[in-house]
Amino acid sequence: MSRSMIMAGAAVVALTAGVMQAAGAAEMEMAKGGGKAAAPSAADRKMIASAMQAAPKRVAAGATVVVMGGDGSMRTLREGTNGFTCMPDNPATPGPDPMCMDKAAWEWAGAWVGHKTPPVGKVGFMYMLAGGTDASNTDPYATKPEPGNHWVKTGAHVMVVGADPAFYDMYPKSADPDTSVPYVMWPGTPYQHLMVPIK
Ligand SMILES: [Cu+2]
Repeated sequence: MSRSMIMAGAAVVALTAGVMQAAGAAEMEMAKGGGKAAAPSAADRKMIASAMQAAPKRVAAGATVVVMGGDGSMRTLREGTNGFTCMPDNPATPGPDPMCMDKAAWEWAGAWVGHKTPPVGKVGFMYMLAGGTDASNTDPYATKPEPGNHWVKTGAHVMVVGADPAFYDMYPKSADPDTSVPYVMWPGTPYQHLMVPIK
């Protein structure tokens, strides 16, 4: 997981609205401009490229790419077709942390940020092939590294979220984990998930 997901809850709520706005904007574009949607700006292309770093090429190529505004609002940079949603690196965090997740992981992330119980029986999967940094391995809502807060940095990894507790019981649940082997992040909370380094 990554600190950049902190704002994703609002984003999930805003997703539908964002998509609708995007559709509306496209229609307006068509109405006034004779049918051609505006090409993404250079800044948007950069964010799309960043988001695509998170997953293998063909997964990233088919994914929807969204970006969060500072106020938690969400903007769709590109519509996808394969059920994955990717987000670019959050420039406010120290390291690169783009991510790509399936639909179940997207719902899980929304529950986390919304302080809600994640949906039962929906195991989700995320890619973070560019790595990530987290303010705490024990507090799902920590926003910055603090003394005793168990800040962790993890290289290229994938994540399994929403699995049965028995699944996580197979792995280390240390507050200060060795991030070069699989470990549980936020153990014992409703948002515990498996971090799996791949290098
Ligand atoms: Cu992660």
